[in-house]
Amino acid sequence: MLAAENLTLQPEPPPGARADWTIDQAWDDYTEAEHAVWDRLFARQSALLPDRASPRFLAGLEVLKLGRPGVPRFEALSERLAGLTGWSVVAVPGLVPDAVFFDHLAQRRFVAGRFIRRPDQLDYLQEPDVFHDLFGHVPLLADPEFADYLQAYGEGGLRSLSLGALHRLARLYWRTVEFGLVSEPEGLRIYGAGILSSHGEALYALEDPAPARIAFDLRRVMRTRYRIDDFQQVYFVIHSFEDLLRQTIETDFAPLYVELEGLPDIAPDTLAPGDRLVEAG
Ligand code: HBI
Ligand code: FE
Repeated sequence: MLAAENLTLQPEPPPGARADWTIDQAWDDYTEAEHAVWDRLFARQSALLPDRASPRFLAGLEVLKLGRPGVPRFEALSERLAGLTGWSVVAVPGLVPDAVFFDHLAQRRFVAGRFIRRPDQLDYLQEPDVFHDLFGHVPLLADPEFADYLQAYGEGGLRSLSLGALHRLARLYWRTVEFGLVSEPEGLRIYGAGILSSHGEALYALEDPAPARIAFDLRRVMRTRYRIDDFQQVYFVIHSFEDLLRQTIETDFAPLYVELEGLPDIAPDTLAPGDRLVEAG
């Protein structure tokens, strides 16, 4: 549970938002032009991702019927998720405070931006919009293992706040949920939402010779800074979702945070001793 004293340190929700920062999706207020932006982005990414995305992501995309025309209705999506993994999707105005974000995840609620990018921003924007949040994140919430991972992440996030180690968990989130790769029998596949929702980075992460792809290591990830304004220079490759879940649920993070405090950070774009490179393709 979220401690009340944490909440009082957080900024207030903006006017019109509830105490937990949620708002109505107000689906009827989307314009035809906004639905058309969703359709364009959806068509482009779904043509690109077979053979590039994790099979579990592709299965989720299918079972949740995200490819119906127009911005999906959060209510309908939540009903389908409820029957599969017990998750739901709630609308928020934009970025929400960390404690609020983690508290929603811990209760199996995924917060999604209501707004959609403008037609001139198809390739890049920094704030998470409804396309990034729904297309990138929600399909894997239909997967029981990943669904458990994200809830555990929310619970761990709340604990990290009380231990002064939010940055460690933020790094873990970034290198898995947002920019993770997974090694499948057929080759490397994408499961990170930041890559899945980006045309350019989906190609770059798998096929460009520039970035390093190294085996996931929890300590290494939590020591590594990240940048939010460019494609990643290093991607971490998990063996399987089972493995990621085991490593995160079986680890006692409190002593790990103490241990890591004595070690220097690793820059976003360098290799470190002990890194195991994973071959692309
Ligand atoms: N808010 N809407 C939204 N989406 C996020 O992904 C998000 C957030 N607030 C905080 C947050 N993420 C971070 O705490 C984590 O990425 C670590
Ligand atoms: Fe995201």
